[in-house]
Amino acid sequence: MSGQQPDGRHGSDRGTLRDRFIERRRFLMATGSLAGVGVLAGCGANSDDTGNGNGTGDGNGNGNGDGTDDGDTEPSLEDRYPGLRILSPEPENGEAAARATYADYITPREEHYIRNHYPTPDIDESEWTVSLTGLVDSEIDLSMEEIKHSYSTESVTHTMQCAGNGRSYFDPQVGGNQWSFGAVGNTVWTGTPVSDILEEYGAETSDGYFLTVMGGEHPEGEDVFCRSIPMEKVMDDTLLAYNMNGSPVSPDHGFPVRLLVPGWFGCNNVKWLNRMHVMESMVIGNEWEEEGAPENGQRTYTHWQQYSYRILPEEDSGAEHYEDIPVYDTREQMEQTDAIKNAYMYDQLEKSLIGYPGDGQTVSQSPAGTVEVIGVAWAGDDAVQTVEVSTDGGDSWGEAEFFGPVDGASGWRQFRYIWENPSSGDHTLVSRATDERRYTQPAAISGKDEQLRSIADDKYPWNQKGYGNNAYMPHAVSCTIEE
Ligand SMILES: Nc1nc2c(c(=O)[nH]1)N[C@H]1C(S)=C(S)[C@@H](COP(=O)(O)O)O[C@H]1N2
Ligand SMILES: [Mo]
Repeated sequence: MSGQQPDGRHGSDRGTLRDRFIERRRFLMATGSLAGVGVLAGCGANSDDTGNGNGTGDGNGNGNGDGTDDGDTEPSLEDRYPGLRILSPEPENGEAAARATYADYITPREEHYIRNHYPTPDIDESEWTVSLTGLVDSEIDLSMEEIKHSYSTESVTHTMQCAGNGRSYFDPQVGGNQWSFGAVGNTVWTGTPVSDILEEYGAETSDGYFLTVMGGEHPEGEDVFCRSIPMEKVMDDTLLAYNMNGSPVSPDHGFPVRLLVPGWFGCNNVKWLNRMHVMESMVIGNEWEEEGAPENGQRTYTHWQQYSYRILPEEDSGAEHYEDIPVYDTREQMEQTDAIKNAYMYDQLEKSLIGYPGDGQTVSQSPAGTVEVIGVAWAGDDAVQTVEVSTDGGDSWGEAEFFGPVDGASGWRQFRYIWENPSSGDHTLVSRATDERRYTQPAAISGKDEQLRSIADDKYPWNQKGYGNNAYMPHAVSCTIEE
């Protein structure tokens, strides 16, 4: 593969479709046609496919039962998602290639990141079931028919972000997919409230219990993608989602059904969901590890909950088991790490991204001598309260204004900042969000040797897995104002 440049453009031979796509978006941004709320009027109704001629997307014949599996070679991941910079074709991993994704409210599927631990499975919806077991009056296997038609239906706008987004900015570097800014997107998800199902089958739904959910795609011997979600959150707004932006969820995003945990990091939103188990505690301990796992190469159900998606400073490199942690708020865990050991990546932290101007872009002033800086900001479960923008690399700040749809706290807000009389030449733009609890993005990532356990002194803690980076300076945009 030819080298991928930081902004996600491929060097040479690949991705002409994607290049054209990105060019087109840059053009629309430059002419202002994508920047305003106008394009999104009535976003719920969603015709957000970008009309670049590959609207059917799913392509691998398992989506809508049209049986067109006629031996044609399947379009590559790059062709199916022209707005992504592909990190690995299998398992499928890719992030938004251009900053322009962060000027719009709804992220079209072509630009929504994909994060898979194992290859996307080929699933026949008519044979798929989701089981409910554990602390329930009666156990059940639900068909997709039942999930879709026997309960109420709800939609939620959710900013899905991988816990590893921004990992590539860690210094020293940490292992794993080197996400830059683009492993985040904002989409409308439709499905069945999990609370409906739990209530119908007499589940224990008191605060303090957990719903452990599992993905059905694990290859032989691999750890099951399994997460334990605190019952309070499950009962509040968690869905079994089968539609994304008004179309069936695509295979790569979890077809036929995934868990949707509004506002929480991507890892909690288990795709290809086939099992729900009501428990007194999180998934932990020997009963959830098959025969001596992991030493014997047997799969475990605990790996992705207890070993992965935790904040581990350098001193914890040998850490394995943790006691149950009775506080689920990621921000609080990361503020109080003397009392509470290592945060689980649950509720997202406050964060913002500039979408226009794009990184490395040359822009000109309006006739009135201004440039409109546009971006998005979100804070997980919490509403964003303010966004500030700096056009001098963080030395001075001005408040941005919000525009566009407000659709619950778990979807991002768009902001604009009118930059008056910018001088010609190069500039460093930064944005920082503050949420309704008054938490503000920290400026920088700490050094590895600082052993920082908490967000402190305007620093985000360097951690072994590179999770949760919401520091604003690493996400700065360099742009040039035309003479
Ligand atoms: N079954 C299963 N669910 C999964 C994953 C996975 O590998 N397997 N990846 C998780 C992670 S780490 C993220 S960030 C989100 C990504 O969702 P997306 O690919 O739809 O953007 O899915 C989550 N759900
Ligand atoms: Mo993730």
